[in-house]
Amino acid sequence: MPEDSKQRQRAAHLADDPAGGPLTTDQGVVVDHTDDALAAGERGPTLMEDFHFREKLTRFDHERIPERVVHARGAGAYGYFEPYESCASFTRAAFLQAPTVRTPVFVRFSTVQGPRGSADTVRDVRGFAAKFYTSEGNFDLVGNNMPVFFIQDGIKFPDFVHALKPEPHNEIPTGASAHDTLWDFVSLQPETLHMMMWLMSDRAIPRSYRMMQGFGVHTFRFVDDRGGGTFVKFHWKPLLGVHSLVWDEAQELQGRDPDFNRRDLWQAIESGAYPEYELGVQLIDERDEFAFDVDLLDPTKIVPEERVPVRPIGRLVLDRNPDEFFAETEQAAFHVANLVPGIDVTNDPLLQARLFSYLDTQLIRLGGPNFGRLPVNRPVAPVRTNQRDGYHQPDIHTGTAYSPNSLGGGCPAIAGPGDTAAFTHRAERVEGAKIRRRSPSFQDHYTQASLFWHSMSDWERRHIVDAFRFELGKVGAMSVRERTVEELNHVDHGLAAAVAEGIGVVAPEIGADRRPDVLSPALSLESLRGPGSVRTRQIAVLVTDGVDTRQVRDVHEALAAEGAVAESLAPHDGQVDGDDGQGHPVDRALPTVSSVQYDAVVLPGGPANALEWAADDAAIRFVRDAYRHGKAIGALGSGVGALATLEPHGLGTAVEGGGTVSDRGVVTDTATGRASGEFTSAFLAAVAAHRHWDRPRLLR
Ligand code: HDE
Repeated sequence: MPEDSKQRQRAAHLADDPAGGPLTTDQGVVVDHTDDALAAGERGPTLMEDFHFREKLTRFDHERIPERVVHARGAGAYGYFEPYESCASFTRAAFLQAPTVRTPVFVRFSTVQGPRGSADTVRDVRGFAAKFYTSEGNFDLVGNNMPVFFIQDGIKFPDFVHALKPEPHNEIPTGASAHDTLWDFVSLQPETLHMMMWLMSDRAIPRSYRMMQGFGVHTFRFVDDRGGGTFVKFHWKPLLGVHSLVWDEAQELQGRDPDFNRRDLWQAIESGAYPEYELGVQLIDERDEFAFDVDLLDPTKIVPEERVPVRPIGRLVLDRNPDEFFAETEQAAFHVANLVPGIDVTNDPLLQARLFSYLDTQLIRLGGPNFGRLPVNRPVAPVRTNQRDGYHQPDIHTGTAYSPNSLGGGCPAIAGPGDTAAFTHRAERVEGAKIRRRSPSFQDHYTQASLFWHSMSDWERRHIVDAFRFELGKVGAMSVRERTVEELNHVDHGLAAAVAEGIGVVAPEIGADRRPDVLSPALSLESLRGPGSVRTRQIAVLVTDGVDTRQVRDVHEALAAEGAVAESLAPHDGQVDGDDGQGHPVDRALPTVSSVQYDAVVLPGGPANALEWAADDAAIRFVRDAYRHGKAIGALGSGVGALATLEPHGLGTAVEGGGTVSDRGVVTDTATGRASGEFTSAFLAAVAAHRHWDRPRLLR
């Protein structure tokens, strides 16, 4: 990985931890004993005089800083951004002028509700915050994996977050939205409904940070070198396609591997499978500001991609894990007001509030105004300010600290009028009375919620109904359940009735029919599967003594060739003896893992393998879970017989004497010996399809 300007700058900050030298105090004094405190005798009291002991404990006592009030749980990575072509026709931002410009980036992904130590796979919005270290200063695109937000005006944010967070009397629930106060707020604040549809969809449980979209949410403004403006909405699209977990799986993962998404990001980068996203923009001419049936300043609305296509303008590659979580990921300070010339804000009232909140939050969280000097936050562009002092000032400034000055040689000089390097706020004309009132153009809260609902595929709609039932089923107050169902009735009667039935609420009368004439297929996960690749997918291969070694090898090779990661799982660690007498290494012992940590499973054949598996409860559970969660299952030779112990599933019915059968993601081949090309390509296709939703239920 080539060193970029950010990495070179960062290298200068890597702590000079002594390699081989003796332990010292903070003052550099060598310490010869750190296991026993200085005491008055072997059984006597500890002495104040022990400065090493006091320093060690004091430093420990002060290790914690406040976690982020929202988005506390996260994972970060460095990388770079490259435009595909010059964007000069609509923005003068230097980092978007030519494909030859490579800009270093730091990205932090996060959940919103839970604390720093909460599980990754909760039902929640995911943050997607990117800091571009451009030659003109830092540009932060602080977005989410959903294109709309819960509220329209930032003044409601504390109310919304108080309702969403664990309830104040008992601090329950952690990392979950299924509780009374959130739904109370939602049922009384219909502007939340569109976002709640997204939150109840599978978008809220991404399979991986590498497989989710990102959105700037608000309408921003590009400004070109003549001062001309264009409205812009930012979109990130993952190259691996957009994929989600299923709710049952997400819940089990919260216990099996609470770090599931964080680990996945880390491992992908460590293995060289660098996550990649395309940055796209929806561009809207300023003259078309009122050409839409939604207000572009309303953050609870989208502009459908079918109406304004997303134009790809560049790619982001994440190719480096941080060296220290606290120093980098935890201390990363994003701010929507970190703008560069060529990118400006609009009057979206939510965005306007954010312009205040992010700096304010960093001041308390990072303990003073010098957080911008922390390595992860430092721009690579030169910084020359008259700001001085404050807690933890790391720099030694010389010269004057005011403008204008003559004694400091007039430095730093002020950019003159027309200096193209300077940020100039777009001279938008504004006028109006000082009022507290929501614009009438913000009032329709149901049409787009309905558009979302009707644009989903059948299985997505099923999952949404299940999610509403789950969440509202955990709400104690019947009045809140009822009011929410009433609200859903404005979105779609079928949805409201299906939810009502599951939560013991009387279905409401048929409401307004809002089914839109034009749907937005781009909203459905069906349209976002990506290139159909198996790259980086985790495949379990179940092996025991007597397994057909050639089949195992064939499967491993076929998967590796396509960039998937196959792991052999056995009842114990170490190795198993293959049918050819050769030892086959075991990657993980089955008791330490579960099906929810894998994307697919293969049951190879072999004299003993199938029989052993058929008798092994953990293996049966593994395959059954993979089946229930819609994952690809492959079985070879006598492995097909082991699969049959899950009958009656009626899928992948074996053909005597060989031949590959592929049915709704269950791929079988009873032939013994090598895995055929037909089998491996059918299995790869089944994995690439991600999930198979139309299987009959298992009866046991
Ligand atoms: Fe944030 N948000 N937010 N937010 N937000 C924070 O800043 C806030 C909003 C988002 O990885 C905080 O440094 C207000 C929308 C992300 O470090 C805080 C409002 C979107 C992150 C804050 C919003 C976001 C934050 C908490 C309504 C998507 C994590 C810690 C006016 C476009 C960044 C911090 C990271 C973090 C305030 C609404 C995304 C308190 C007041 C809309 C991804 O400043």
